Amino acid sequence: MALLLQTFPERVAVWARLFAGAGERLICGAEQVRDPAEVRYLACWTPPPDLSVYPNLEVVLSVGAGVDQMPQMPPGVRLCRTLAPGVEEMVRDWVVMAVLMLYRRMPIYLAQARAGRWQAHEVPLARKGRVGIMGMGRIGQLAAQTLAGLGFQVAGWSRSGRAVAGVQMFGAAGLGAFLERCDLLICLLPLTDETRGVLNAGLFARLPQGAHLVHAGRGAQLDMGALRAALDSGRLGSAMLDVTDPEPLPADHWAWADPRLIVTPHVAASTDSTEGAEHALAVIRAARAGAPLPGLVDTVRGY
Ligand code: NDP
Ligand code: OXD
Repeated sequence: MALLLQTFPERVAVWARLFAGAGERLICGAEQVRDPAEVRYLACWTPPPDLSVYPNLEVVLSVGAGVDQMPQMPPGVRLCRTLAPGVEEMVRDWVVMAVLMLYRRMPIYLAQARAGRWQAHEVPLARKGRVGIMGMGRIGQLAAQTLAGLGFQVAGWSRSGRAVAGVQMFGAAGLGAFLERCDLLICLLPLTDETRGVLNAGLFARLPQGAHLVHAGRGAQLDMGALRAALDSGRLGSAMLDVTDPEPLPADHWAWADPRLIVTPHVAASTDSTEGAEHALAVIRAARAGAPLPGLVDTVRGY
């Protein structure tokens, strides 16, 4: 039984070496499949349209943390997201960079620099900054820890509102109270039916005037028209986005040229090939042993 990997050549080379070392069979690309019955595991970003060609398929693995790009799994096929500490650390780093850039007025200073203007603005203290993180999973918790270490007052919002050490937590029903205390709002939610469009005009209206938005979840969570209106009204002071809808963002989109916005092209993280392969091997071993699969997605919840 084999894992079929569909990804770019550099990642294939790393997985091939690690799978050979572990004595596991890896098929690199659908065109290399000689007997479809051999494919028990499939690792990819998006799978081929017809999974029924692999009659013994048991597990599909997303090579990223998100699974919103995946179709509904056929009956009996389980879905896992990658568990790679590097992804969490990379997104944490991007989020901390974005928080510091917005809190320390970099959009303003970058615009001034382009105009050759030397002008100081008030310098805010981190410990006076109230940060709020929507989505307190693996990435949210790591970002919270680091931002708290820098002195920010950190709150978190999640479906369950589960306690997180050092963080003021709010559950689903506490959204209003959470937003009221967010000078900087960070979105690290998975994209699901419930979170699609969550960053909208109604939500922005509940933030303190002049709050800042940091978004590294998924583009479809953000209403870009509402963002523009919130920036125009001063409800939002600035924003930094790593994810947009669509991706790539068209070259003539207003967001590229808006000095209050910084857009990066979905580069907060990229799964390290070694960590991704090690996770896939752990999934195979767990499946074979009948143990819980690491990174198993609850397909009803959607993450
Ligand atoms: P996790 O599954 O570990 O955490 C998800 C968090 O979101 C949980 O705290 C969960 O609540 C919360 N949540 C989910 N749905 C809701 C809801 N409807 N209302 C409130 N809270 C909700 O995910 P990760 O931290 O690993 O990743 C989060 C997302 O980050 C990914 O799905 C992906 O979209 C994005 N990402 C972006 C990257 C980039 O490069 N820009 C890279 C990697 C990930 P609870 O704790 O109660 O379950
Ligand atoms: C991911 C991503 O989900 O890169 O891993 O966005």
